[in-house]
Amino acid sequence: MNALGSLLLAATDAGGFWLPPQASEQAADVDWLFWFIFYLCTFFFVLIIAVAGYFSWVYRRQTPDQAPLPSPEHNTPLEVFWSVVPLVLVIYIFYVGFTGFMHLSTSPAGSYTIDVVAQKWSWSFRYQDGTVPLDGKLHVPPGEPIRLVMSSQDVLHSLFVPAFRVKQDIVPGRYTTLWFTPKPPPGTEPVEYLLTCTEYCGTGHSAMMTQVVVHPTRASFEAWLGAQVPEPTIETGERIYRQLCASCHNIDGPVGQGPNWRELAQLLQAGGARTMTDGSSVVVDEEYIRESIMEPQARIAAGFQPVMPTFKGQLKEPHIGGLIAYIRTLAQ
Ligand code: HEC
Ligand SMILES: [Cu+2]
Repeated sequence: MNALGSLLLAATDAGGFWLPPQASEQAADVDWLFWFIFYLCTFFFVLIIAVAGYFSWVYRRQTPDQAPLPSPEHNTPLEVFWSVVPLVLVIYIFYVGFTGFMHLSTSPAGSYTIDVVAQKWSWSFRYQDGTVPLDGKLHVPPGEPIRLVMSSQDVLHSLFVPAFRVKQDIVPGRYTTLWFTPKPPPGTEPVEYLLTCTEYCGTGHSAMMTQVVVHPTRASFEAWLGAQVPEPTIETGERIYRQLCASCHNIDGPVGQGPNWRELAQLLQAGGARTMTDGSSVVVDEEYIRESIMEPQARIAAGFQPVMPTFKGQLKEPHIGGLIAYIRTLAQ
């Protein structure tokens, strides 16, 4: 496509000056309607300005005492023409928009489903085997419909992937879904596209973004998924903390829904004991932490509500090892 073409249409796989690349099967249809409306408006804008300019020149007052010309009579054929033409155009736009909307609202049967949880101010993704990617990115296989089942931990958010041309609100207290078919990347490397929150959700809103990683093949996606059991490192623990635990556990400062982790770390280091709601006391060691994560309802620390969800199935042994390693660093 020549330079003018790409400037005007800008609707290519590679993206252009005006729009990001069309990285999903659905993108081209969305763009088509966008450009149709855009050029239609441009056409009528130029037409109206040109005619208005022409008339104001041709019918300008030529001498200071010239009287206004009589207004023309009403013209039925002309009025029918300028009512019916826009009506047909608007019906056509509605038809294309509505069928496109219905198509994007209903995911095909057998779509690959991924759960998405939005919270102030991060995204977390959970795969059907319970894997939560620790890089915080949404990894997807190419060429097949992907269905996101989305929920919010707190306020209204909205998931937007500009390169896929899909966007959907995430409303507290209900599930919403979104689907798309990522195009296979041109090369053999995974390609990343921006995924961002597009509903103002508080002071951290502008930082609530991550990437969609489209793998070149289904096999490379499967290999990535299989390798998600990480090393039990401090960084692993810290990342899990930020993604899954920080909403309830602060490190310092005001006590959230759960105990502060500085205090927990100091108890762990000193071999101190924690009093439970039933009055018993438990030595805080690695096994207590492990149990608190896998079976939080087994023993409830005094002064707290039994609100912590179990992470059984979601966190594997290396995750817990990483969390404990991270908690140990907080003892100072
Ligand atoms: C919905 C809020 C919530 C989330 C999210 C949460 N916790 Fe908790 N957690 C609690 C509450 C409340 C308690 C205290 C009651 C209890 O013992 O179950 C607690 C207790 C604990 C304890 C025992 C602490 C102590 O000082 O006795 C550990 C360890 C723990 N959580 C680890 C985690 C980890 C690890 C995560 C993230 C993977 C996590 N929690 C996520 C609410 C939460
Ligand atoms: Cu948000």
